[in-house]
Amino acid sequence: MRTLILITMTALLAFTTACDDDDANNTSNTNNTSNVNNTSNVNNTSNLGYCGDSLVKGDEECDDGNFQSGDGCSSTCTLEYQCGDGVAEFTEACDIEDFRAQTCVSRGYLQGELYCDDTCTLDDASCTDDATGLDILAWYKLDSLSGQEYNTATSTNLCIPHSLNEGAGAIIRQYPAVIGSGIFFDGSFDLRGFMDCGPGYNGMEQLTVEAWVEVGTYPLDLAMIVSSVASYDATGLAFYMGLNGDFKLEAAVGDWDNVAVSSSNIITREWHHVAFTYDGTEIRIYVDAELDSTTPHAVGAVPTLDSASSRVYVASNYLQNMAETEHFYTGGLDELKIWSTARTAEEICADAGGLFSDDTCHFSFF
Ligand SMILES: [Ca+2]
Ligand SMILES: [Ca+2]
Ligand SMILES: [Ca+2]
Repeated sequence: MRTLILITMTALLAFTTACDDDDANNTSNTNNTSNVNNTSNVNNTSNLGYCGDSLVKGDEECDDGNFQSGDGCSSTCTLEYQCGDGVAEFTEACDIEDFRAQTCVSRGYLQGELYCDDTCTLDDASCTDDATGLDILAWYKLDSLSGQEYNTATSTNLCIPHSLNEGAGAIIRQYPAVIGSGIFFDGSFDLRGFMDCGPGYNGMEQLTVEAWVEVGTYPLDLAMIVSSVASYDATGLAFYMGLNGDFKLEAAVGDWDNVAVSSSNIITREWHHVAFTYDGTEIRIYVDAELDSTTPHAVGAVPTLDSASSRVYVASNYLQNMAETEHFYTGGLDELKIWSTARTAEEICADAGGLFSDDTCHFSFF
């Protein structure tokens, strides 16, 4: 009897299909031999399909087309998660205050607060690039090669890509990074790329410099991530953050030779957040938004540079007409920020797009 009903239904379905006057779809019926496999459906007791056929029918809450549990939709087609329980799981972008470690910053904004609506969808309408209330001097998103970049101090302080040997090839290129795009700098011989980002930042009482880096290769001596310089004279350095030949992060304020060095290595070909703060008495280095090392460095305010010659360079400390040309950075850079205050570990975590809890910075990216 059950077989008879099925045959009748199959016939009805075939009739319905045959009556389809949508010519576009009719081509799919030329291979009706596929219907011989319908014998696998002999267990169907109704036209509601079966759990696992990818169609949500009858009292099924879901159907993800498989027979597994633990993937959000159980083997009996019941949902294994619930919007509103405070835990963001499976297809939920968020759930109440669980944002899966996403923040406005991780989504490419400067600041603001994320919200989660009652369908467990993120609402970033309150995120903003407005720097009001922040002591940020510069924010280089590095999302594009043209018209770099965003700068809260002056809208004219844009970065211009250069190579040491102009015309030597593609030396700076946009590529996927941690937050939106980043820029890959090829610092190898004959392909040395860098950006000139306008007049140098200098003279502030405190300082924070931070960036995401994906180190390509280490230099023999020193590779600059960012520098604010005027000359190689004793009075020619405001600050720099770079990498040395021992696989460490290096930071200097006002003194080319008296530098702070990280205790941990910065692993190549992985994204890591690197930062240093200076409060007038010591340099603190942070790796992945956690304190790495503290170095006494009581030189007072960041030196004031000659305004006519000072520059901010990204991926170099390129000083024209200087003999020194070995300080080019090779690798990816993203979200470079410069502040006029010494940020805390928690703030640096937030600046990097992370969420700080249990003394640890949690990232949605990894
Ligand atoms: Ca499943
Ligand atoms: Ca949930
Ligand atoms: Ca970016």
